[in-house]
Amino acid sequence: MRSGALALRGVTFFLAAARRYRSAVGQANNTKNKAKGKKMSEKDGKCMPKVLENIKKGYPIFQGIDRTVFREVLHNTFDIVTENTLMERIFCVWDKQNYGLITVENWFNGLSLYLKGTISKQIDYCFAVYDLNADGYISKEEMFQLLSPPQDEDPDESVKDLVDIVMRKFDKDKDGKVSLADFRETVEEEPLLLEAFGRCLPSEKSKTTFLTTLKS
Ligand SMILES: [Ca+2]
Ligand SMILES: [Ca+2]
Repeated sequence: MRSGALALRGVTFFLAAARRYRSAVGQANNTKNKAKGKKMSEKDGKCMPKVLENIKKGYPIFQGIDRTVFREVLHNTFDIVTENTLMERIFCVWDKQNYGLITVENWFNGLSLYLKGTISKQIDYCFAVYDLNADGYISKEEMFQLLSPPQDEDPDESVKDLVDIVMRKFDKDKDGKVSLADFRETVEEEPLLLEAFGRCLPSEKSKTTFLTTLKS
């Protein structure tokens, strides 16, 4: 199949996901309006301020995939099962313009990285996901958060030891934090460390299955 046809099937998949989102929003609003017997007020809309904010800015927000559907797609299609902090970061990295929704353009960029991204692009992506506050470094605190088991607010000694070991491994210039250059150098030496701080790329098996589905 030519890449144009493949891209078209990719759009179909995207639109199906976006439709599920629109119909979910529609149903929620209908239920709410019926219950109150009046039009949706400004106050009702406060349950989704980001969406409202984007409507006001005139963004084409309804052509998109929201967090819930995105998580579902990542789980079901790409075998990415991860905890909330990491899932939220993955969403933010895909949602470059911070619309609060994955637009068709975001979808293509993300999909192209997932299915045929170079190692260099994958390094940029994983680093962006792990840099939780997007300040350009993975700090020791961020490592604690990424490497601690969920709900463990006070990392025990074993996590602290692990963070020390991992920091020594990645921090090439010894300034106490991991820059993109540190991260790149380490992963180029040992590619298995690409997802050292959590799953954020699809499994090989899921990539093959997804491509087969698109082509069928
Ligand atoms: Ca950071
Ligand atoms: Ca460093």
